[in-house]
Amino acid sequence: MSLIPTSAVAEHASRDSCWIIVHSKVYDVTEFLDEHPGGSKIILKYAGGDATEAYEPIHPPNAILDNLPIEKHIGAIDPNTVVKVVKQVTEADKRRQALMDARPPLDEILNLHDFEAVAKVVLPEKAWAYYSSASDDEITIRENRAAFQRVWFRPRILRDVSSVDWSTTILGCKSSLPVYISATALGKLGHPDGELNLTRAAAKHGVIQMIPTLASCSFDEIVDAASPGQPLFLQLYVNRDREITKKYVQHAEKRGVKALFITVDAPQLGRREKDMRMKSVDDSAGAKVQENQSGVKKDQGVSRAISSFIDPSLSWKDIPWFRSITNMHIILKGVSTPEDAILAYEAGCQGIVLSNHGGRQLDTSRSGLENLVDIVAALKQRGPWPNPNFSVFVDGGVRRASDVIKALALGASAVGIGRGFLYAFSSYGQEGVERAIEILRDEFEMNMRLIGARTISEIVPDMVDASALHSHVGITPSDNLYNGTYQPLGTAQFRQA
Ligand code: 173
Repeated sequence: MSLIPTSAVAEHASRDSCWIIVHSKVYDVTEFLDEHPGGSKIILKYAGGDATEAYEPIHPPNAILDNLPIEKHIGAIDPNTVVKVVKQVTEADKRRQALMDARPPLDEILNLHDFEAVAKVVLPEKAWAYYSSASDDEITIRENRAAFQRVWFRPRILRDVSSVDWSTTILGCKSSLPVYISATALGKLGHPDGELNLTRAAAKHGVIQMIPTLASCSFDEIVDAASPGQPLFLQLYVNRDREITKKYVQHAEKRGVKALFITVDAPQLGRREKDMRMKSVDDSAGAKVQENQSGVKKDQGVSRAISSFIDPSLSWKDIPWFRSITNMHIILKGVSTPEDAILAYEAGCQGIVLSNHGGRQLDTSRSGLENLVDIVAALKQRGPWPNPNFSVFVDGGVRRASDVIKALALGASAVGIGRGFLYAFSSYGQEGVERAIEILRDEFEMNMRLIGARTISEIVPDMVDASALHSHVGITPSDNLYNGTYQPLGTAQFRQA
């Protein structure tokens, strides 16, 4: 195959003929411009040039192969024509590097809030906006934290807690903690190794990772990075094209994934205004080629831009189809009511995650922890409890082992942590994730001793007072660490006068 000089690529720098370079390969994306889920504008910004840097964090490596017909793959760039541009170090880059150098040493990170505080400072603004944002007024994301503070402990004493064990089994897989790493998209926005930071740390510490459909690393890269026999779960966004979903699910099963967590709370992505505002600030900096009027709306933010493949027609009727294509455990992620919990149980699912998607979907929906109480009561009426064939998980706002213990006491099998681990690797890479796991371990040891539970099965409902959980008014001490890292929403910004 002949090599293409950069000058030839540069001749195709318009909407009428648009070539771009990604990872040293040249692509003709002219006809793809209007199909690009992120809109044509961002591609046109790199028309006739190299788009790798912008492409890398938000696309899995095989995205082009999967979406661009092979005849549009023009060839490889001639390396002799590539002018090695020493990447311009901007003032912002210098400032970020200085901040990275000044991070608190890892052994001074004492809790999961600390990672969030560091991430908030060192992450590129766009990444912080995308990760931290939640929908509408961000009431639910804060309620997720607050709900844990409405549950109080009733500790038991004098139980010989010289040895305590917080390991457990999650969906038949051994886990060193009653916690799994929940799926969060676009890991490379936070760290160049993206989700692999989680995979490697999980391998070392016997923790289970849920792989996101929209990871920055490809599914196979993540599975390849796992150690032999390391249990992995998969979070699934269901594609409008069911053949794509079927292939993906069956490939995952073949590669040893143990459970499929189908996201059911996102037929449309929530409006995350921090993310949306960041996008429009970005746009005002000006694209190289002006967008015509037919482009995708400019204010949609990163996640909405890449989520158009998700099928809003997904329904209960699809569950038997999932059962027919896989033998993996099927878990519905994003259940909020006893009505739907019972439907999931009757549909033959192996479990549910009581989740509001980290407050990123329907704002002012209740916390998973609060829903847990009603849902467990309903499930007890329907079948055996605890039910070895039906697990109930909770996520949202978990920062401490004490939060996890409260959920377990109220009937959860295990708890998911998404942002906590995401901020850990965004600020300190794999070591950060390892430190986060160690911190949780220390907190489990202390809290289990203090509550009087030697094993996970000894954490029982009588150990908590949840009588205030449904009460949304009340006076409790404020959560200073969380409130300190929480960034209040802002309103529309004036342009520079
Ligand atoms: O919460 C999210 O941001 C999310 O789930 C998502 C969905 C689609 C694309 C990117 C992220």
